[in-house]
Amino acid sequence: MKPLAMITGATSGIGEACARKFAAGGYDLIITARRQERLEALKRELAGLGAAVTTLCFDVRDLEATKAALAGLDGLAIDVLINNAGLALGLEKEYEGDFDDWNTMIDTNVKGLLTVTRLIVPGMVKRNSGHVINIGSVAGDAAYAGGAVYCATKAAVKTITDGLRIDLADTAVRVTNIKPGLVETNFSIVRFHGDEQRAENVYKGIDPLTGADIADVAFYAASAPKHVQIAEVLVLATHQASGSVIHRD
Ligand code: NDP
Ligand code: 8X3
Repeated sequence: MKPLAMITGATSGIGEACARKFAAGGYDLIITARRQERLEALKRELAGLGAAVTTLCFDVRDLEATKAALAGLDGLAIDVLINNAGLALGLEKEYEGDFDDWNTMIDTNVKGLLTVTRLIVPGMVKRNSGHVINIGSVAGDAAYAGGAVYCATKAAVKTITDGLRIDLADTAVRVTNIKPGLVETNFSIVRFHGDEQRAENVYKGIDPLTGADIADVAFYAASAPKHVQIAEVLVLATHQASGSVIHRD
């Protein structure tokens, strides 16, 4: 039987690239997000790679919807969970930030990730087998201008990941935090509420990472020998040195 990976936020960017990488690497998949038609399109594409794909359409901020969607997975042994669904909204100074933006980031990046983890990991513990890969960020290492709340959510992902690893140390379940720097996806378009020009400027003068670069790291972590736990990986573009130090041509 093929191994099974579940990827949240698979309709775009890093999650979509992970779906392609894991399907090509011999996994069957459960792909989730809020946009059903994109999930279905990806499912059709991945079928071409021989992957059996289940799509689940739900908002990770909605506890009851998430519970209901995942309840349908009864009996499916998930080998790898990639908690990827997430976003940044806005780049205002902390004292001028938008309350709705803050709530959406915290509810998605922190509470949504926790909800999915809480619902999937007990099955892994029961089987004494599995791997949770959380998509954190370099933003979780230190705050940058205008990024306080987003950075705080990714700092929370680091702490939540570390805590889970501690709580699973007596099991064979592995836990990884991947912390990307600048990755060119829909991330900045979402952050700037659809302002494509402003989003494009984020990646000007630097050769940014791609979703596929991060998928390679996730697949490497999942493919490591069972006694090897890739606990944390910081992945930066060559001309990025930290969340706020970026050299541009
Ligand atoms: P994208 O905007 O391209 O993809 C985000 C994905 O998350 C989409 O598939 C979206 O699907 C899903 N998503 C967002 N909100 C929800 C929700 N409430 N419920 C379910 N799914 C949701 O961005 P990226 O691929 O760049 O981002 C993926 C992750 O990587 C995020 O956690 C982000 O913080 C992190 N990251 C990104 C970096 C970057 O520079 N791009 C760097 C470091 C980390 P849909 O809209 O269909 O629900
Ligand atoms: C996304 C990377 O530096 O734009 O987490 O915050 S950054």
